[in-house]
Amino acid sequence: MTSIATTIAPLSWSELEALTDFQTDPINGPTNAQAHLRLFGQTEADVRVTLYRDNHAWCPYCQKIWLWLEEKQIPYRIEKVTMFCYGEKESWYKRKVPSGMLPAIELDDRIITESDDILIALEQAFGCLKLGMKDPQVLPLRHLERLLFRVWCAWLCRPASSARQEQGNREQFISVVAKVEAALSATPSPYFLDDFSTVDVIFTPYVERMNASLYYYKGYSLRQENPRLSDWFDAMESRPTYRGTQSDFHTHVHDLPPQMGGCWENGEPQMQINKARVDRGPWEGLPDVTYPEPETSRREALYRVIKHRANIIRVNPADDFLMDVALRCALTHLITRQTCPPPSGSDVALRYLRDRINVPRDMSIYAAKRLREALETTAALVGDRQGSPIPVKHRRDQNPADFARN
Ligand SMILES: N[C@@H](CCC(=O)N[C@@H](CS)C(=O)NCC(=O)O)C(=O)O
Repeated sequence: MTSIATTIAPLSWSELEALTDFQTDPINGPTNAQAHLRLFGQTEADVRVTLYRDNHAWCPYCQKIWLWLEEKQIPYRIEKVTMFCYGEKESWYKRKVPSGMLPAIELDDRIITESDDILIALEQAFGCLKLGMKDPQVLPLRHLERLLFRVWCAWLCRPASSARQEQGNREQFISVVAKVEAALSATPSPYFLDDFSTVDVIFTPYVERMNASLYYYKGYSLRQENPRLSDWFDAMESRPTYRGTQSDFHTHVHDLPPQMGGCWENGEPQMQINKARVDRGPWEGLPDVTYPEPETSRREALYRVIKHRANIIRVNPADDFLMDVALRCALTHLITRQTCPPPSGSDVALRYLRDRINVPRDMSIYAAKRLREALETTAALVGDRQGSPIPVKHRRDQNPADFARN
């Protein structure tokens, strides 16, 4: 028996719009990367803090402050600033913080920089997140986090001169991970202390980036190979605050090289498999997230793309008309799950976008997985050409200035 594949013509923008009712409240709803103001049910008159953070919601030190404010439910404003490798730093920010470094906060008209100093100032103003930064239980764990950071950099960000050195760097990293496993085992809770605390906030940004980068560049799964860390990730993912700041493997592995001065692949078979999976899918089931997928993920992706469609089409290297049709095909497939063949020659354009979805800046982790999958499946109907390579020395292909215009 022959089966006839059913295909569908691309829906119009207004037809697509009618298929998503995704709406959230950025100000009082769950943690999200799009908000410029967070009130947690309080009023604007209660706001004492402005957080200056990067446009991409990528900076790890900013994530630390962001999570802390969200966990403590402190009302705050958010001002987004361009990081050097994405574009030009805003002059208003350089007048406030001449180094241009992020994060910074303004607390009752006082500018504070350096994420640890920021947390200490916030603790003085609003109280600790369980324990304070200088508590004798917290200090050794802060040192352990910095040690883990250093051995991660030594393995990932410097080219090994021999297989022996590569192995040595790996063993050094794993020996510090064993200390982290021991620290997590010291209490019955999945967190570092008896309950969630500032220590978990401090570990989160880089452990998330280690999980992504070592999977992709070294074929090593931090989350899957270490039971206590695995439990810790699961516990973190039970928190809406963490879910709102959480990124995916694809975003991290391509944002890290310009920030870290390079990330070095070890070329091993497992690494090659992992790399292909992160870059080309399937994205479902990667160990970057394990909580159950919300039933809104496809509608969220559709809503976010529709909202920014004019800029998405304009920055795409392909002809605007071609990309408009191809994008509607991918979105039609995303939401109806039916096959929607795009115009010939649009494979490159669709994969260009597939490679530039940024989590959590653009959408949540599951919405991004669904969108990457829809773009890839639709592109594969007309060809196997990849989009232009993602730069490794800068990310000006993601310059926020291109998205500020309408
Ligand atoms: N020690 C600082 C480090 C902050 C830092 O390195 N920030 C980076 C971003 S992750 C930065 O602002 N770089 C300037 C830029 O990229 O524009 C802290 O803890 O706050």
